[in-house]
Amino acid sequence: MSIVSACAMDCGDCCSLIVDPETKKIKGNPRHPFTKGFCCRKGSRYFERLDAHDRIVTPLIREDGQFREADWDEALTLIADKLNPLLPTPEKILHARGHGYRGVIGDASKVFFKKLGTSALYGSVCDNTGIEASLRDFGDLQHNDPEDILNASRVINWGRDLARCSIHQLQLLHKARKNGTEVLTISPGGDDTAEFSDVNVIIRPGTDRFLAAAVLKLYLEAGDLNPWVLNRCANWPVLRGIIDGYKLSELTSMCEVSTADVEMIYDWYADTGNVATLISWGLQRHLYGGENVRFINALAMISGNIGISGGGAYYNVSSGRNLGKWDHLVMDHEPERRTFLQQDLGAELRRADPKVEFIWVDGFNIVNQVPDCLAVADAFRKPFVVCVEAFMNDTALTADVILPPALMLEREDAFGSFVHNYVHYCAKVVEPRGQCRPDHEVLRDLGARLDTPVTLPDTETMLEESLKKGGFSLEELRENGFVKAMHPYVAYEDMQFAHPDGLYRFPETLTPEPERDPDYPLQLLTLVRRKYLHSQIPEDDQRGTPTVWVSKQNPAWGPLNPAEEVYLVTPQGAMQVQMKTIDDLHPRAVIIRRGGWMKMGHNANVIIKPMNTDMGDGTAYYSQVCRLENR
Ligand SMILES: Nc1nc2c(c(=O)[nH]1)N[C@H]1C(S)=C(S)[C@@H](COP(=O)(O)OP(=O)(O)OC[C@H]3O[C@@H](n4cnc5c(=O)[nH]c(N)nc54)[C@H](O)[C@@H]3O)O[C@H]1N2
Ligand SMILES: Nc1nc2c(c(=O)[nH]1)N[C@H]1C(S)=C(S)[C@@H](COP(=O)(O)OP(=O)(O)OC[C@H]3O[C@@H](n4cnc5c(=O)[nH]c(N)nc54)[C@H](O)[C@@H]3O)O[C@H]1N2
Ligand SMILES: [Mo]
Repeated sequence: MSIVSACAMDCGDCCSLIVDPETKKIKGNPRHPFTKGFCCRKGSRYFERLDAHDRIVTPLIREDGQFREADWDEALTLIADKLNPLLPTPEKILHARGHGYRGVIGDASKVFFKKLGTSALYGSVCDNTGIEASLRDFGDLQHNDPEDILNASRVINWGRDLARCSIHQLQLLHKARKNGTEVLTISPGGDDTAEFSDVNVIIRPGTDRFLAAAVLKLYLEAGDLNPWVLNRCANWPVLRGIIDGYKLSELTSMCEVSTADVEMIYDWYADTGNVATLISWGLQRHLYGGENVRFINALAMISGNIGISGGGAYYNVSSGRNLGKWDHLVMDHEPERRTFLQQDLGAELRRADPKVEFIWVDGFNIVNQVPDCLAVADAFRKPFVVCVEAFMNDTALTADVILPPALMLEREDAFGSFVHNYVHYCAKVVEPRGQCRPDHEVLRDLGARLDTPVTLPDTETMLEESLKKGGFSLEELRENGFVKAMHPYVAYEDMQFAHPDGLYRFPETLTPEPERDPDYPLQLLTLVRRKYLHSQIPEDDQRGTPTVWVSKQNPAWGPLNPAEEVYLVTPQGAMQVQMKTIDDLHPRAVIIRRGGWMKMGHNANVIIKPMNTDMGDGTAYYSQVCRLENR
């Protein structure tokens, strides 16, 4: 018998799944308008993860440096003994929650530790730079319905490698192309965007704002500005002044795109027909990622493509926008909390006063996924660390106690997508393996053992309370597996923006890239893998030396002998790699696929320096400079 469930992994496609618990077959739900009957291999092979031979299925306690098995009672008693003396000074407790699992029941750990008033993380390792940029422009976070891309005459894709990060948006693009839509992709290259693009333009990583500004300059020179659009903007003269202050050749040299290509992109935007703009998450993982997004939005706006069908600028929407919170059932006020910047957690914990003495990590391979992760591993040595984790990854290895969670399909939840408008019910399909238990159940058990007990509502109440916001019935959601939330098909159709005056805002600065460092002339891009989500990679697939890809035009390619040991070197350190070439990659870019583990020698975050982006406390992973050398 097949059961409708949903994929809880951190991906905007957020598929509705049909799962057969007996045959362990998983496929995309054919009844779901966005999933359309197919899903990626991460979803369809999820039983490989549930049944993995190296999955942790009993609580583990560290003793004399080794992990030994324990039962829940022993593990939770030990944890409560450590936690209880710290409850009067909750800032000495840190809760670190990542992107590993989603859902309104999944929020239990956030509410639990907020109730205790513990320290928490701020900052973003994911999409917040682009979100903040979009909020500054539009006033809120909306885009056209994803299906509206079918109405575009042309799509300008700023960097999305859809074959990897979103196969359902890719399928929509394929369909649009069959109907005559043309696609132009701008990226540093070395990706698979050529398979769905009519034209590819290679850009120097991190510099999209200059390319967008160059195209805007051509609009100015052509005198081709729509007065109605300008009327809906608060600060056009400021942006105009910035663009007037640059020569076209200055802008093109900063993004390393030829004038002919800038003219072509101008034509793509300016010709008759509607143009949809896609904005990748990749281009905001740079020092000026926020400005990059804002200048691209500005171009979509000035070209008259905001507020129309077949146009629009797609960054993302909030996956939580259709679901309410249930925190108020547990607490009546927001406590003051000490916070630490997650992407610089090693240094933050070193500086912390008072010291953190207890850390609870769930759904976060934080010792792997944040920059300078060796510093995080170091900082985790002293405090008592509890890690709710299914695999012996870099974070689990630092723990004093590891608690095994029930994973997706072993427990129920509900969540939305950051790309489409459906809310999904993720049904429990199989029993949790071994002694694994859902995170909320573990917290319930722990909450009862605390000197000041924490009581969580039952899961039925969590779900019902959250669904109230969208007016959905839990019964219908369970029955159908998904419900659609209603949002305008075209965002900002009336050109009313969410700022108090209803007007759009342009960026008011255009910041130069830092000078290239002659000792580290290359730029390291740690991009997603097709087969896996972030660090959720089986150890068997991380054997040997990790690969980096460079262009044959890369200045390192000629002088280096790839047959000898090659090292990827940054001011933070070095790691051994094997070097391969790939066509059409920017000559100064080095690609490594992200998420590899430190313990396997595959983790580039060891040599990435913590750097903030210009907005939204995001992480500028891709501004990491590097070089390659034989040793
Ligand atoms: N298979 C798979 N899918 C995933 C994930 C995964 O781990 N694996 N993770 C999910 C999550 S949480 C997220 S946030 C998304 C991430 O999805 P993406 O942000 O799409 O992933 P990235 O690989 O970081 O970057 C995408 C592309 O941005 C381009 N890029 C980088 N810098 C620049 C630039 O300066 N300018 C331009 N124009 N392009 C640039 C790169 O060439 C890269 O191909 O994917 C989600 N989907
Ligand atoms: N160098 C570099 N690093 C990056 C990025 C980059 O561009 N470059 N981008 C980053 C991005 S976009 C993101 S979103 C982050 C992602 O970073 P993380 O949030 O750490 O994501 P994962 O690596 O998927 O790790 C999630 C963990 O949650 C566990 N998990 C799964 N389900 C459950 C559950 O139900 N309960 C519990 N307790 N645990 C569960 C999984 O086993 C997994 O180990 O990484 C960032 N790291
Ligand atoms: Mo992400």
